[in-house]
Amino acid sequence: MMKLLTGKNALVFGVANKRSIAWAIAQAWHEAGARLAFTYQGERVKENVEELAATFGADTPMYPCDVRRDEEIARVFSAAGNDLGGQLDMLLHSIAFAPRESLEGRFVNTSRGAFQIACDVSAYSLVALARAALPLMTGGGSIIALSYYGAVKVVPHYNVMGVAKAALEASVRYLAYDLGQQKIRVNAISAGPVNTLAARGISGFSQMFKHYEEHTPLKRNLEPRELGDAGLFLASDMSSATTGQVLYVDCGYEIMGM
Ligand code: NAD
Ligand code: 0WE
Repeated sequence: MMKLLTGKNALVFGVANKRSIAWAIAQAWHEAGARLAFTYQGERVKENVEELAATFGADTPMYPCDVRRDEEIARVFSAAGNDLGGQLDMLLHSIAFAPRESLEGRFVNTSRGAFQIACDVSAYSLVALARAALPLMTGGGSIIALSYYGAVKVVPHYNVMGVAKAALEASVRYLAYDLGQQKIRVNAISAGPVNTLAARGISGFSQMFKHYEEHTPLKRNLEPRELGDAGLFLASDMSSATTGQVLYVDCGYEIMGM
């Protein structure tokens, strides 16, 4: 039987360890028959990613990439072009960062520098990666970013990350319009809280988990596997008429008014 992503090539940004949302989606893509390549942020996570990527085969391509650096982005796509036979079908953007102090204090105290870093790493990078991917997405493609409800409503302490996610979601829409002519679809998955490295640093995270369990229609939190399934839907031809959307994978939290 033909799998959903047989013959498709993917480049995954944002695996830091086995709990990363990017890893959950990468596994779903791998199981669906895709060929994967990974980037990692720096030496700190290199070993983790090497170990995880090797479970898909010792020859799984891996490239270092700090998305704040244009020359690193250029290098990744030139290497990926060679390693993947010149064709890219899927791009996963699962990256966010804001300086810690900006997620702790009052939003009004956000510094110019923290605002710039949050928007550069968490939102502009999607535009930069999409542009670099274009020459390789010759047969159309699917670009997917990870967002969070703090883009749309106030979540205390999410602060400047909420502003950056609002910019990310708007960028998804503008890219979807712009790249539609090349049959490239661009969507976001807005995930409910998941216990990852990026979340564990946040004070009050376990209370937030409990809050979701009590208040979502499904009365539970999500499994990383469920983000993999949503990522598979958006990557595959099952979603061929869907672009520019934000798909909530949050056990229904977003529909609630109280
Ligand atoms: P994670 O820490 O596993 O992943 C975040 C990734 O961002 C890491 O791999 C890190 O290396 C990368 N990154 C940060 N700065 C970078 C830079 N300058 N260059 C390259 N990479 C950089 O955490 P996660 O929860 O899997 O986060 C992935 C995405 O999911 C983020 O966009 C996050 O906002 C989003 N998200 C997370 C949750 C949650 O509750 N965990 C909920 C909704 C959305
Ligand atoms: O997007 C995120 C978190 C992203 C993130 C996490 C960190 C922690 C370490 C960005 N930058 C940093 N900087 C660090 O120094 N999420 C969706 C998870 C998250 O973070 C929150 C949340 C949720 C949910 C922060 C406050 C309130 C809720």
